[in-house]
Amino acid sequence: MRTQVAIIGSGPSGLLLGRLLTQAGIDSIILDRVDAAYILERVRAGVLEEGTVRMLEEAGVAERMRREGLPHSGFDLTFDGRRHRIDLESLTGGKKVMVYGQTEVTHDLLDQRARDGATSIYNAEDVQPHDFDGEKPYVTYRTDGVTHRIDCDFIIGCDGYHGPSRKAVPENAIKLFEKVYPFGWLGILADVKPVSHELIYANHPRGFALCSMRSLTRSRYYVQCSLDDKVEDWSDERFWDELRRRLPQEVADGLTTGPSFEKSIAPLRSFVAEPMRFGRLFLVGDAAHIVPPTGAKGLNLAVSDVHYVMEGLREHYLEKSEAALDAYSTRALARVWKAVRFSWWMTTMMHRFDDTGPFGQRIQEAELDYLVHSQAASASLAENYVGLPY
Ligand code: RFL
Ligand code: PHB
Repeated sequence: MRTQVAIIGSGPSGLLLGRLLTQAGIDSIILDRVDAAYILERVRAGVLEEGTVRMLEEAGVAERMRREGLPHSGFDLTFDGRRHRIDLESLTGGKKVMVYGQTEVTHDLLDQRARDGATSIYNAEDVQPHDFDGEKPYVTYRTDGVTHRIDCDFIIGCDGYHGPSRKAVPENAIKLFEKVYPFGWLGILADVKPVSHELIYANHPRGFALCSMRSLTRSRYYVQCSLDDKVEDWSDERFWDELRRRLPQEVADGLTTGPSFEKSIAPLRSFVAEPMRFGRLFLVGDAAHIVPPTGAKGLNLAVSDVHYVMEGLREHYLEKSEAALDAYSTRALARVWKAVRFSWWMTTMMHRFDDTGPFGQRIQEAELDYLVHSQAASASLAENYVGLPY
């Protein structure tokens, strides 16, 4: 088999890149270890930056998002029993975010790929990139015990943190930066009315909590938990009790509870691989970097990477110029590190760290008090939250 661009990974970044390539008349094959139904079962991101919304619009897959997504012009921070609104729209000169689940984005992209009639290969085992340091890279994979080979011009690794693309790079050619946080997030989905019409990020001495949503009738809530906790340790009742305790009284009193239909624990880490290009192999999204979810940046960063790599591929095929491909890693990493910095800062300010004790708690409260009362500090938070330009 031969294609122009082999994409490893059928998550949001692989699918969006595939769609943009189709629009530009460049052919691609997408390979994934699992099938589309499994990909749609993963519950992940909920907040889209304006840049992400713009990219989905350019890709022609924004129709349902425009109809069903919830534009938010602010969010709340709570701490020390108080509640403050960050007015994103007024602080950024009119920008908003869109609350629309990653599951839905992925759904829309999968439907579009089917309409485009472009090739995706699911349940592909042992996917491996080869010879990407030369002119003729190729990918091998196995299905039903048979090994197949795809020859291509470029391999794009959109295969997430655990995928084979980054691992195929020789150790001496890549530099890894990592910070693991000493806690996780326990998240639930429940078909109950959200406690507030906007998101609430809560700092509390018992730990962080987040009130988010997927629609006006579906809530997504998180509480900071121990890394030793198991999902089975957390009955719905225990979850709701703990969430209530971490919210200011007036918010807790308005919480509607009900049975959860999804419950999972995610560890938190910051991770960056440099560079993001190795000859004809390019890393995109979670394959190259991970951020803790506190700043809602992971999916949005994957989309800005897609923008940069697409610019490179478009120029290569349509203008016969290598300049944008050569600039990919530097341009992407400049934006990545700012989002890594922001996500680390939000995480540090909002979570309970056992080793800093009551002193650390007071420092966080002082920082939050400064943040919500200083126009300059609020504007900086808002500017980063809605997403830095690209
Ligand atoms: P994905 O989505 O992980 O997709 C990678 C794809 O590669 C496939 N793959 C393989 N394919 C072939 N062979 C192999 N050996 C393979 N190994 C893996 C996988 O099956 C998969 O289909 O990466 P991508 O496309 O880079 O997208 C990144 C985003 O998924 C991620 O950054 C976000 O979900 C992070 N995130 C959030 N991001 C936001 O922008 N806003 C948020 O509000 C937000 N909230 C979150 C989040 C992530 C969370 N978790 C669970 C990690 C909340 C949570 C709880
Ligand atoms: C979500 O709705 O899943 C969500 C929202 C905001 C975050 C992280 C996750 O910062």
